[in-house]
Amino acid sequence: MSERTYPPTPEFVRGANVQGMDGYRDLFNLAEAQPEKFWGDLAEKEIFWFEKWSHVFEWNPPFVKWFVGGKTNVSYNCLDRHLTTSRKNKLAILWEGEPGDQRMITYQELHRLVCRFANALKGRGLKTGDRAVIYMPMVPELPVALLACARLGIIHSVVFGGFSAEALKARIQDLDAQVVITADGGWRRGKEVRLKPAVDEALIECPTVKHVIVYRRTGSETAMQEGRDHWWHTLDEGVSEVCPAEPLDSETPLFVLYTSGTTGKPKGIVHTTGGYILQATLSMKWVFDLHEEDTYWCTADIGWVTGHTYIVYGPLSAGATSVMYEGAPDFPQFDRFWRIVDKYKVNIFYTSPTAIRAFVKQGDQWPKMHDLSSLRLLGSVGEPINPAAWEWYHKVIGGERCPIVDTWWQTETGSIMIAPMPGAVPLKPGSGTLPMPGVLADVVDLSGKPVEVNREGFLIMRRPWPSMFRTLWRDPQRYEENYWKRIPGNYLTGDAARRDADGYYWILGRIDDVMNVSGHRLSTMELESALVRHPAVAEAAVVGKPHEITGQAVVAFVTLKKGAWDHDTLGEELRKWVAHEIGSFAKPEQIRFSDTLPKTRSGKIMRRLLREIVTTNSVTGDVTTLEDLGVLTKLAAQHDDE
Ligand code: 7RM
Repeated sequence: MSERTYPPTPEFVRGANVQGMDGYRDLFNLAEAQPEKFWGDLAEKEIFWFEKWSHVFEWNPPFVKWFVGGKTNVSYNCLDRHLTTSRKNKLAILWEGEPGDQRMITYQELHRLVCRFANALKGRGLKTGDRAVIYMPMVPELPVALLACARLGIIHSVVFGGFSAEALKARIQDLDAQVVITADGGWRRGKEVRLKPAVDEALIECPTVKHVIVYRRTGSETAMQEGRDHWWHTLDEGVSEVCPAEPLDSETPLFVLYTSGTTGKPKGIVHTTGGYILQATLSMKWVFDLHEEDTYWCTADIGWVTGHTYIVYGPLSAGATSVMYEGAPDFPQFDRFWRIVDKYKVNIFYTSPTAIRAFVKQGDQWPKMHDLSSLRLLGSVGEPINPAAWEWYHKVIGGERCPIVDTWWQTETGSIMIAPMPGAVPLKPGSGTLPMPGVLADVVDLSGKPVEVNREGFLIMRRPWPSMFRTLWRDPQRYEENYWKRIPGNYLTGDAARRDADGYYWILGRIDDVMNVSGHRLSTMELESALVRHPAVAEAAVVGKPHEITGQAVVAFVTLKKGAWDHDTLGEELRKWVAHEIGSFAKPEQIRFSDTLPKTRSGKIMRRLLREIVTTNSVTGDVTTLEDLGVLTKLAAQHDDE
């Protein structure tokens, strides 16, 4: 733990949306004492409602409703309401493609694009409650697709472009989606990443999909299936620019986003309308200290929750100007991000510890090539940031002038839960600091009792909050069991944490079999199920190994069925197999072949021991429940041969 603290500078405090610890405490205390008043007043002030709600929330643990009976529309809040203000010709999106092409889109223009596309969706017969799966590169039409769905109450589910056809198929099937919105491809490191062929492959077994809409990005040859597939530009031609936003009930599902859990099957996290847009909007002002004149950039992909809340919904609802970038940080060379910061004079920059560690490794010469003096606030998300990377970010990128907001949250929480308000809370490198107003976090033992200062425990939330997920798609039982049963009535985050003497939260990592590779959530079970689907594999056990850049790397222990297998070629084949089954970002770094896996007498694989082997190459932990001790020496010895 780093001992140094960084209080906000007087200049920063003076201009901040929330000023000083008193400013933070007043909000926090009011939210704690009078949640209905606190959230009710904010919802009225920050959000447009077609019809006001009858009560602020209804909590029937573990199910909650926010702004009950209220009618609103997320797309209206992100677009229409700005058009009668000085924001109408303000830039909403400053987009840069990887090849260097640019588009500058004002709020008015974005509204036009969204209305036209929403009318195109209507023209295909799509309506409130239908499901659209979106599989696109980082082009402006991706936010346009989300906002058009939101406008009509069509539930969208974005599948990250790095997922394979198999993973895409599973999501389309789980949702019984009616439409897939995609593109011919996108650009990544100078190469085309094809998307439409993966859609075609997935759709062989997806009878519910009646329409595929294809945006032309790369212009490469694309097969179109008559009657099913439509080019975006053809549907868009001559369509009306008038499409009123539907007044939707506050609890209308907005999107489903799949995320890894402890089993092999990803969970469909369901977010709804009113509560989600309220907290997305507020966190822009509280955590990113957004001001009217700021240029803001979140480097995430819209395929992950960070992109949903902090590229699309939060910034647009708050009326921000956002930079959006299509490609890789190292293309054509490692200064691309800093070139963009310099070119558009970015003020607020939000990225991941993985990216920061990669930049540290490449050296200071890349950021030094550019003027980064426009930056005034930096952010981090996805995994714990190690103090050394924090210090580098602060010094080399932030010029020792910019606060860093380390933001802890999850797909399930919808918006930032634990993070400093930068004009109020002194920073400690490596800590997310304090919970947001209205977030009643705690660190507890198995009986739900708070643990002592600096002791490790389970991170939980004691109260519902507006942007929390409402359920798992078509699986309320798993929702209840997974998150609410262990410590009854409280939300179990799945993270371990400790709280220091100042009440600051330090996140220690997952308590379940969920890994975090480059800030992407992956489950051991999901990877293991993928591996055993391969004809050569009898059994697989997957663990995370600490990795200098990505936080964790995937190591797979594999036992084979009888046969003459060539380990060298099979190892590579299995890595490719995982890329095929899940996506290339999930490829194991290592495949280790073994005759047996360490198991308990009841047959459970002891991943804890495998984790120790890959980390320290020895086992010192408790092995009394292990069936066959010889397994361990074999596994460790095998590594020495490598
Ligand atoms: C936003 C996002 C959630 C998991 C979460 C943590 C880890 C995220 C931080 C963090 C330490 C942070 N959603 N995590 N942010 N750990 N400090 N600032 O990442 O659903 O994909 O992942 O990520 O373990 O439970 S997510």
